[in-house]
Amino acid sequence: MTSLLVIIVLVLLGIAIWQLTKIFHLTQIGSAYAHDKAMAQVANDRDNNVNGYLMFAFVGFIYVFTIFSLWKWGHLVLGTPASEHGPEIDRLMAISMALIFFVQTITQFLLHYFAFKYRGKQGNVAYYYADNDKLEFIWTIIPVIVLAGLILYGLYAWTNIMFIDDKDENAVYVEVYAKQFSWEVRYAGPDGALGKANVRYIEGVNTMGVDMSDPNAQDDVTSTELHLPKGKKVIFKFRSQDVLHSAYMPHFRAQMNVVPGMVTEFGFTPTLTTDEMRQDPAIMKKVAHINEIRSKKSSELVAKGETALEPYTFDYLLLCNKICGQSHYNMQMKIVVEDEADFKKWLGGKETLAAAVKKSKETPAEAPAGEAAPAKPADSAAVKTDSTMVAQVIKK
Ligand SMILES: [Cu+2]
Repeated sequence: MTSLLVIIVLVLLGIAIWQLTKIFHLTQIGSAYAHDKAMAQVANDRDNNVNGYLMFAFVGFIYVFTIFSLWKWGHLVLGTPASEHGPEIDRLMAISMALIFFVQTITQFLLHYFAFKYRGKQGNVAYYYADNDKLEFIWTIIPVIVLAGLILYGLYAWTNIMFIDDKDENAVYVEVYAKQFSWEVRYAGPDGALGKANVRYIEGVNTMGVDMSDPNAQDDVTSTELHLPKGKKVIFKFRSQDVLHSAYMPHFRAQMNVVPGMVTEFGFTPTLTTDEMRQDPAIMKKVAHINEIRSKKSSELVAKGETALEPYTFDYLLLCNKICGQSHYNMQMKIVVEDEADFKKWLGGKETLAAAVKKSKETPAEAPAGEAAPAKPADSAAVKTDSTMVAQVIKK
């Protein structure tokens, strides 16, 4: 990779030097030798014709390549949305893309056609044309109206999607915690309120730094797999332990930056369970294709005496979408969407964080007595930015 970059840099450097010497020759027009040389470089009618037709060829290439791309890679788009607001985002995207496609097809054609029509001719002098108010008005007002409509529609969709009712008692509250290079989640438990947390409380099994003295934290449940109930509003609170991450759930058309020192939020309602999504024709096709590649690879591996690859099954994923360090590419977590009853059963079967912390403290090897209580933050001013815990710390 590095050698390829070095070669590219050397080639570009060569082109730059070549261009510089050409400019130098053109500036030496005074001498007879340089004059002849410079005149040979001035385009004649044949050159102008070639360039004019090349313009046509280029616009043709753009059209053909666009159609080819749609045919070849069109299936790589996100597919069926699995959240309530998903179709709204897809519609906005489709309208924007259709408009861009329509405008670019016409403007690219006009641009290249005029470059051909008004190509240079020897002895031709450019026609001086000052301005045309009517034309300028038309090509200003049309984009203004179209863009204003698009922006207003976008803002309307955005405020609808981003509206979060923090008092919603029917919603499931989940904290998504990012760190280099993994995710953890915390459920609010039956009280529907997440306990406060701060990086200074991280200790042993309390890997998310939950303040165990907060009454709201007593029923909180942590997990390394994100389970969501179908048809229920889920409100996410995002926190980061170290650097900037971005929680990306492409199937649900959801993405939110995860910023150290603050809590960001997003909410959506899943509409398709994992099992239902596995029955989606596009997903089934994709999975079949992946398994075809895998089985080929497996037979190669078996021939070499190695173990075969397991067949792939579809799962929703939470991915990190901010380059956050060396293993960023592998920072992901499985998402399981299930019916509410199954979700409740799963959550109910999990041990609360409070119980896990208590258990770990009873084992003397892990946490010697006296060191169990998390240290009080020395500088509470520095903690103020972390809104999940401020009140609790300052009160102490
Ligand atoms: Cu990350």
